[in-house]
Amino acid sequence: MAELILHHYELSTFSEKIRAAFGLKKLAWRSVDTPPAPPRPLLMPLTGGYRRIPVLQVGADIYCDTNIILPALERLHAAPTFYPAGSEGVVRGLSFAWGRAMWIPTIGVLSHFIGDMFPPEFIKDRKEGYLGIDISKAAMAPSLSLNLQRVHAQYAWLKAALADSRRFIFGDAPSALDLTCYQTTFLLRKNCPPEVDTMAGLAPLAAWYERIAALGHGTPRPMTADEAFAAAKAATPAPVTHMAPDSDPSGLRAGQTVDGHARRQRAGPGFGNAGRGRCRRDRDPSPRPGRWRSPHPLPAARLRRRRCLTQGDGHDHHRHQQTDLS
Ligand SMILES: N[C@@H](CCC(=O)N[C@@H](CS)C(=O)NCC(=O)O)C(=O)O
Repeated sequence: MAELILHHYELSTFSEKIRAAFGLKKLAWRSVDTPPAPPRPLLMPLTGGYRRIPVLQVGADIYCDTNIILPALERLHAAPTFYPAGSEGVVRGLSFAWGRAMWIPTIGVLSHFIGDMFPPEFIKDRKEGYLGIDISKAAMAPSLSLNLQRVHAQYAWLKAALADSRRFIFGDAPSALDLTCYQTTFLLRKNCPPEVDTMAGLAPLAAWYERIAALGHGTPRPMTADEAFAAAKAATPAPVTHMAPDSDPSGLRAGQTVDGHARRQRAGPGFGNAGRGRCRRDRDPSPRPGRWRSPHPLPAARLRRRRCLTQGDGHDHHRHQQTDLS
């Protein structure tokens, strides 16, 4: 089997979810250190414009979004499972909900502590190319109390779930839901002074948090972006055998042109749209020229198919696209 390659950067907390997932499954993987903001000229052509981090690469197969990466890892390396005690449906649903409910509120708390240290270009990038909001301390301050209420509301159910001193949410074995809840907690505990535990009510979660941190990150080995790109070019996408052909409930078909689309993101120069990991039917019969072209000259393509993944039903459905990177 091709190596697992993770495109990520150290401070990326969604990446921390996947690094911890490697730890849970004790996997060896290759680590491609990306810059914390675009341009990422050797990654964008692989993802079709999707700008978020992390991205998992397995040969020529590209998995965008942690909600897709985790099921893919589970399929490729089943044991130990991310879904103990038959928890897969609940884990997938609650993981998705936790991400939606917690990301901006958690950034609000983070910004309260360290927002005045964010460099202006970082604030600009996150506003214009990613979140659509100003995450500086001054701009986030008016919503601090609302964000704290939201954070406390979610941590309340997590604390209730762990109240009988169980080791993890479903008992003795960690699940992907533990990793998801750990991820936003990691953002706060890794970057804020210890007072964050009091402000966000994290103290009762400290032992659970340490148990997840102790899973480690598996066995990473560095790889350059050039090496990862070359690995993609040299590989052939793996045949899809884990799902019925053309079984996507929304009607997407294998081989169909797809478009990683953004509501408000821009990937950087040369990319009309950034992606959110969701592939959709390309309904535009005459797409704007250059929409998916990289501004960076690339060698003639041998990577013939790009694999794009839907997060609609949480399975790692594959959509194949004829891709010309030349
Ligand atoms: N839903 C995505 C969210 C990923 C995400 O927002 N990642 C952050 C980094 S932690 C990001 O991409 N920030 C902008 C950037 O790095 O360019 C997932 O689960 O993977």
